[in-house]
Amino acid sequence: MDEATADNFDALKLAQVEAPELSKNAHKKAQKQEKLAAQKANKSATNTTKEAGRAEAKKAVNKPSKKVEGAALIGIDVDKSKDFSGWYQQVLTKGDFLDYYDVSGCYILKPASYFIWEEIQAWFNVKIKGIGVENCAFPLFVSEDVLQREKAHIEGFAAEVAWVTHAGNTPLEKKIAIRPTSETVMYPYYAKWIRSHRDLPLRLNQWNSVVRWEFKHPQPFLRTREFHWQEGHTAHLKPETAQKEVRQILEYYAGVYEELLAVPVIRGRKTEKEKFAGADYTETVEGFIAATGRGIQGGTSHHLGQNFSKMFGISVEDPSAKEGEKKPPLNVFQNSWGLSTRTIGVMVMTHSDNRGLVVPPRVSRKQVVIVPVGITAKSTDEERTALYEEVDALAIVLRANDIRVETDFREGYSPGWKFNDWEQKGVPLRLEFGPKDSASHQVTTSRRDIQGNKGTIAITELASGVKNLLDTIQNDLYDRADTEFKSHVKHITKWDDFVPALNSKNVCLIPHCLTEECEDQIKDLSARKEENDDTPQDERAPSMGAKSLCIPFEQPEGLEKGVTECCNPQCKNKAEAWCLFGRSY
Ligand code: 87F
Repeated sequence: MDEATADNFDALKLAQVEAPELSKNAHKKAQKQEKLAAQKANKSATNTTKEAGRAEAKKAVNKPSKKVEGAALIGIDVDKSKDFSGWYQQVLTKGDFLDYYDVSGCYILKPASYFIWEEIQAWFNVKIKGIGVENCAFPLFVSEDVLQREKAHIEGFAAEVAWVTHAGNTPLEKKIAIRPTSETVMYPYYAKWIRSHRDLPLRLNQWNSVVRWEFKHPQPFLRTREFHWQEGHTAHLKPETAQKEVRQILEYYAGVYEELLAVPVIRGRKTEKEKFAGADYTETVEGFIAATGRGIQGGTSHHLGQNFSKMFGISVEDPSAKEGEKKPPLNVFQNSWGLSTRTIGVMVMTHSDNRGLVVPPRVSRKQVVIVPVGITAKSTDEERTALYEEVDALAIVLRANDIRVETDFREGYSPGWKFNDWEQKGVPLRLEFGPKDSASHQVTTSRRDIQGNKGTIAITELASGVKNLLDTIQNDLYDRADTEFKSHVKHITKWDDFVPALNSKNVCLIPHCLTEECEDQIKDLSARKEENDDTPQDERAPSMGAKSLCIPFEQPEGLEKGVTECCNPQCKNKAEAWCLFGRSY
């Protein structure tokens, strides 16, 4: 008997033993009462959460003064530069990426945004499998004992752990945690499975979702209570091979942003204050949201050293021991690394505009939409059918060349309405095809990423022309974002320039001593504090204090270690490195 069947069998036995204690009628009555109570509880929970969900969605919407002038009724009617969070919410919902849910902080990823996640998965899977990582699935639940066993690890995060306490109305004997990350779930099994150095390296990855019950203001994709990610956990015999992998994974993360999402990132190391507490060191890719001037952590790759292997007893016999020689066991060297659907939020914030989503061609579910045009009330059925057949033929050619294409034959909508609709959804390239195009053996092109830029492609060169144009769009999106990011990284050496630079939506590279106390001071000094201001800090975006984002691997010239002063005027230390600071998500 397998385990599941055995469990069912036990449950059945239990029910048989327990049932006779109640008369048939009493049993029925109890069941009915239980059902009613459950319905009632459910209803009130749904009502509260529904209101919360609605309130959350509403909060960000339409403040009249911030509307886009002349916006079409169906379109985005909030200006990206005036009400960023209202704009973000509308772009996502009207662009069909996401819907709100009646549990606050949870969202539905609709097919168009989930497609992007699948593209990231496909690309990243090829990379990690290429270096010997294998995918697997561990359970969603963690027993209290196991979670608490490594108190040091959970400390500081404990308030965010969500617990299952009941099955129906029956309290569980021991509450069970929902994984906020899988160290405590996986590492006891690493200890069990790794017996000899021949079992190393062990490299496992999970594509899963985790739950962190945050109380800070939620934001779709950026900060959600459940989020989808991959978490990689590897174990090595030698620190060098582990450390090489940390950097390799970081490069893959940069690749996801730069190659797929057309979003530039800065690669670097976290300071001691900002690293994952369980790690020897943390490497990171940092992005930038130009509209708000805030930095955003894009993905982190940690070298855990022997910290967890000591806690969990993950060790092997020393392979250098001679026969019969007794050497103490070696604790393995570990890494962990994670990248989440936050990637999609950063992409949307970077490229999208007041007309809606702008999706880079490489990850867009629909890369090209063909809209038939020039059919009027005067056109005959034959003319319409002939044009539609030509449009179908164009689509067949593109599909045969692996281009994701959609034809829009919807009746009752004008071409102009359809143009807006596809623009809102972010389709990178629109092809218009009418009787005039047909006569001149061409299609008319319109790029989503730049307005008022129509061109033509000869039908004889359709596939190559479209491919080239999609590549150009992808590259131009990256280049524009890169120019924008670079122009907002300010090299600052005088403290007096620091806060004004932050206030002008920049992030700042400063000479820094890299001590925690100094970082705390900088955060304090750069926060614009108003007396009696009760607003949560992250909703007072421009007044929030600056944190260190990373110590970029690429260090500018002009800093002499141990000679140059730390930029913080209250700090007596000398600078260790240029460190990137900014207000951040
Ligand atoms: C929240 C609750 C409980 C972050 C938490 O970065 C525990 C944690 O351990 C927690 N929030 N973390 C750190 C996660 C570290 C690490 N885990 C694997 C990663 C990448 C993937």
